[in-house]
Amino acid sequence: MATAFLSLFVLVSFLCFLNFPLIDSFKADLYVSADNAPPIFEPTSIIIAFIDNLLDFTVEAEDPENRPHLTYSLVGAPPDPDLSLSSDGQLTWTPKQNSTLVVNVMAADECSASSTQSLTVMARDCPCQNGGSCPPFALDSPDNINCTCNGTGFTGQMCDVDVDECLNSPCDHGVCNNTVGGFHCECEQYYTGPLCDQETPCFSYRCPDNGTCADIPGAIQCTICPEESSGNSSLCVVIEISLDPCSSNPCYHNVTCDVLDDVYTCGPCPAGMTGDGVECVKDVTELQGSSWYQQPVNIALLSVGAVTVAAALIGVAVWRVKSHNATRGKVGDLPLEERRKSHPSQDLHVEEMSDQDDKVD
Ligand SMILES: [Ca+2]
Ligand SMILES: [Ca+2]
Repeated sequence: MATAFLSLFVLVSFLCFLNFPLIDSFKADLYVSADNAPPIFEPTSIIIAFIDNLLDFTVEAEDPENRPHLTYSLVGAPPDPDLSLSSDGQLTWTPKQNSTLVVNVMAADECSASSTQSLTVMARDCPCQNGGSCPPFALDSPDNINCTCNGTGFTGQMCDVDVDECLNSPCDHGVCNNTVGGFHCECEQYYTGPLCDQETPCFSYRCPDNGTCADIPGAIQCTICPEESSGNSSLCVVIEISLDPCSSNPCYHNVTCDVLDDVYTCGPCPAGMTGDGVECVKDVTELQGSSWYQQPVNIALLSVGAVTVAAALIGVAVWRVKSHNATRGKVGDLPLEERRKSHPSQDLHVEEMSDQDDKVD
């Protein structure tokens, strides 16, 4: 009796392993009799999905017999047209409004032993603040999450705490002021840019007669005061010097800059790039492969050539083997005694040739 049961168990395991559709019901019948238990779902609390965010939740069950290939499916029609469940248990949904769904999920092992579980999925607003983003799901409560705050200027569980960027001293030549959601650099004289890391034209320009330099848009202003002016600004002379429009290097790296009617124009982009000369990007056709061996037509021709050469080499090899065998047939078909009689002087030579051929083979 024990042997019969063992044999049945082995047979059923083999059939289940095959997972052949035509014998599914047969497998189920057999395995029920062999005590196959259905999968057991992991306990799951309420699943929170966030409105306009993709819910991505993995439904998990375990089989008491540790069968590794469990299949998941929805029982009946999906409760929302946008909700779906893959056969490996990925539950996805992008809710559009506050709502609560009950999702009936079935898990089955290879032998069709199955169980079902009702999951409650609630759609709620994403509680993350200041542009932070929500995770693919939360459990129990919408607040039971850590928001992703990258690039928002905020931190904390809900991205509700301002980051003090000044702690990292971001201003190269200036004083940092922390603001809510950002920071501001007050630059030293003759430095500019968000991080005060760029020199203004006055940084390197020396006004005549020790005049003081001031940066103004498109030009610099020199205020030259005679030594005896002693603070009397009416004696000072202010001159304005237009800047070379190309002095700020407005064109792409290594692209020529020309001035026409006080306006700069950039030359063509470097070879292999396209753009207006200010911005240049890699040419798409270059990226797709402009070399002759990368073109589809040439690839096809190369492939045909390679096949032809390979076929020719195989043909030569077959011809050599055949001609070699024919030679061996002529000499080796004679019995040894006959060969000794008919060619006593060549006997030894023939044997040596034959041996050498064998070695070559
Ligand atoms: Ca099972
Ligand atoms: Ca800040």
